[in-house]
Amino acid sequence: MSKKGDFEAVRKDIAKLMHQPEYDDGSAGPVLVRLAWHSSGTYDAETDTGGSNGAGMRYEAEGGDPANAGLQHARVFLEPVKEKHSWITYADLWTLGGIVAIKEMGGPEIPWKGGRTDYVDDSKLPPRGRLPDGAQGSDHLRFVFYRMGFNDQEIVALSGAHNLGRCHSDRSGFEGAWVNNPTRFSNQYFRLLLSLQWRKKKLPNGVEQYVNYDEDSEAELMMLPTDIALTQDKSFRTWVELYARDKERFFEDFSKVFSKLVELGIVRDEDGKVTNADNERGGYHA
Ligand code: CCH
Repeated sequence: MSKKGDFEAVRKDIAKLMHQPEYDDGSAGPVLVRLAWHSSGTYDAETDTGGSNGAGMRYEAEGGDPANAGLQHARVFLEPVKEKHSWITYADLWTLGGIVAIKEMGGPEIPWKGGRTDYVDDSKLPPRGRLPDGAQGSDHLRFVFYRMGFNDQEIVALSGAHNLGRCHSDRSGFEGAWVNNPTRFSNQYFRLLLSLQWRKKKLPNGVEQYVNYDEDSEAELMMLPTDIALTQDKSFRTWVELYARDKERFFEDFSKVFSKLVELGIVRDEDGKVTNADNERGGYHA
């Protein structure tokens, strides 16, 4: 048990669980990043509902959303950290998990502050269906991400997280990794989007994705229809091209936008203290 508010101690313990030789590509990192994103990405700016406050994925309504299939692995990885540092809220732990994982996998430092609450405010619960569907195109991406308050540049920067991890046919129906080294954060995803020829492939389960054989490794790489849409839409493509040639710029922009993602729906005063987390009823203020 660490001192209440000692996020450094929590960060260290999250970093220690990254190496998971029996799991996927040997790392807990990618699925932790996806947990941070899905816990935040339900936000709707207009109604101020959804977002990471409340850690709603602990309950069936949100946790059982088919879009969140597989994220129980990430929550299980983090459970020993919660047991050891019981003062931390799940809402903070799940967002911090993604931030630490990105850094551990060679990605940028991302500003993060604690103070989210685990108190579930029924009036803020997001309905299912707010997370993006990989089978769709650019209109859908704009509909989903504009709702959270992101612009085209931010949508493309965020999509760069697909440098990490893989699709699992038993979770999303899609199958495979986007890049050859899916546990190393880089701008490879953008480079491959532009440099390889992607062809449509129908999987045995009927799901359509794009594939290409990478000749160096002879591995089949994949892209979702939404990934390919980023190269077909003029406004998105400008940013794909920039991030493919400028890794520093991608890291800088990714850091800013991921930080914004995990802050959706969190209100702070000038000292950084969260003002819309109900401390009395299960929350903890940093
Ligand atoms: Fe994603 N993502 N994502 N994604 N995603 C999947 C996996 C990961 C979409 C669909 C999918 C973001 C945006 C989108 C990660 C991070 C981010 C999968 C496979 C699908 C499908 C799930 C499975 O089968 O396990 C769509 C559509 C969008 C639209 O933009 C954003 C934004 C982020 C983070 C910033 C990561 C990481 C993974 C890998 C997870 C793993 O388990 O390896």
